[in-house]
Amino acid sequence: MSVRMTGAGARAWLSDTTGYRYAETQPDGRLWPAIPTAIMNVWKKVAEVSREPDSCLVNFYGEGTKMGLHQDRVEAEHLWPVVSISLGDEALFRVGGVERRDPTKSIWLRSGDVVVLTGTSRLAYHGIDRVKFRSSGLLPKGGRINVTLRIAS
Ligand code: MD6
Ligand code: FE
Repeated sequence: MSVRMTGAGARAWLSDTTGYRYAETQPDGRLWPAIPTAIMNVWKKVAEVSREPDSCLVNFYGEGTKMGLHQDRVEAEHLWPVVSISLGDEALFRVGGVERRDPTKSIWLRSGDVVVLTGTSRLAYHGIDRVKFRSSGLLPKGGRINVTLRIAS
């Protein structure tokens, strides 16, 4: 099973027949909604940079969903942090180094946890090995929402 996604902000990550890309409009032509103030406030508290994010991705993990080891490197510049907020069910987050073969560490992300990939960790490989379905009562039908904030361009 793969994640279901949506987004907010000036541009968001879209998957269509041309592949994956940042798009300034939704598939139906509308702009993405604004990034909610409460989410923006998390960035302001932890990102420690002068700019605000222009992209907010929202991933939903249902039962059995994983995300393979990847780098976040599609953004125009890699010096800006990526901030990620976990909501709902607990997830096993694996993070390694800038080479895929580098050793990794795993930590359980709980609802409300915030991960910042910045500095030497900005291009670290990372992924979600598994989600402990229904480990949190936040979402009535279970599952996990991950919100990531980026300066994409
Ligand atoms: C997730 N997170 O937590 C997947 N990317 O569901 C990411 O892919 C991620 O947590 C960049 C920075 C932090 C992250
Ligand atoms: Fe990522």
